Order: sequence, then C-alpha cells, then structure tokens
Amino acid sequence: MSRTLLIVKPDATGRNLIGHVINRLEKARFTVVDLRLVRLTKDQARKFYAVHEGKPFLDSLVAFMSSGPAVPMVLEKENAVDDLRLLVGATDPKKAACGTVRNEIGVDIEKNSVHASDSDENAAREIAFFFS
Ligand code: 3AN
Repeated sequence: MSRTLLIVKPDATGRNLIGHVINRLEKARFTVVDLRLVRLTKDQARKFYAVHEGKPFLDSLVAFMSSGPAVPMVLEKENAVDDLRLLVGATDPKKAACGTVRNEIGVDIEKNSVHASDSDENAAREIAFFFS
C-alpha cells in the first residue's frame, strides 16, 4: 500500500462536488485515510505551490486556491500516486482523457477541480503540509 494526496479545489467545492469526487475515488478502490476542509490563506497557497514560483500563472492560481474551501485528503491504495494521476487526468480538462475526473468536472486549466501529487516524494511533502 502507498499513499498520495488529493485536494478538491474551490471550483469543485463551490459546485457541491466533494461527495462526487470521493465517490469516484472510492469506486476506483482508493481508501480515504485522512481528510480536512480548509480555507487556505494566500501565503499558504503560495507555499504549497512553491515549485511554480516565477511562473506566469502563479498569482492567479494562488488567488483561486484561496478563494473558497478546499478539501485535502490522504488516499491509500497500491500504486497510489500513479493510479490517482491516471484517474485525475491531464492538467487541462480539455486534454484530459474521457472518463477522468478533470475531463468530467474540470472548468479550465486553472480551475481543474482536483490536485493530485505527482511523485512519492511530493506526496510525502504535501501530506505533511496539511496533516502534520
Ligand atoms: P498538475 O496539477 O496536473 O500536476 P501542475 O503541477 O503543472 O499540474 O500545475 C499546478 C496547478 O497550476 C494546476 N493544477 C493548475 O491549477 C495550474 N496551472 C498549471 N498550468 C497552468 C497554466 N498554463 N495556466 C493556468 N493554470 C495552470
């Protein structure tokens, strides 16, 4: 078993899709082992996305991620990081494969409804960020 982090982003919480996302995860045999509802400050959002420092979309992303409630959760499954990235789909919902969460409910490349850790190292760092 391994662990990864998913965040239901403010565009999805604002459309009452928290339960829908969890349902998709559980149907795909992920187990929710920890979960919170948070309202990130801009400082916290900037710290979470520190790897994107200097990117043109960072200010807008930070404003969006602190614009409403978000739901970080720790998920457990065999091969959790890679399986979740597959279930979530490409960053841009228009390019995400049919049947992926972002293809189904994502709005645009920024408001793409969910975050998923992209490596075991980042999963450990991101889980500690919300659940230390
Ligand atoms: P992913 O979440 O698919 O790993 P990253 O880590 O490249 O994608 O980007 C982090 C977040 O930044 C994305 N989930 C999205 O909200 C936002 N983002 C990425 N690329 C762009 C872009 N070109 N324009 C606007 N927002 C973006």
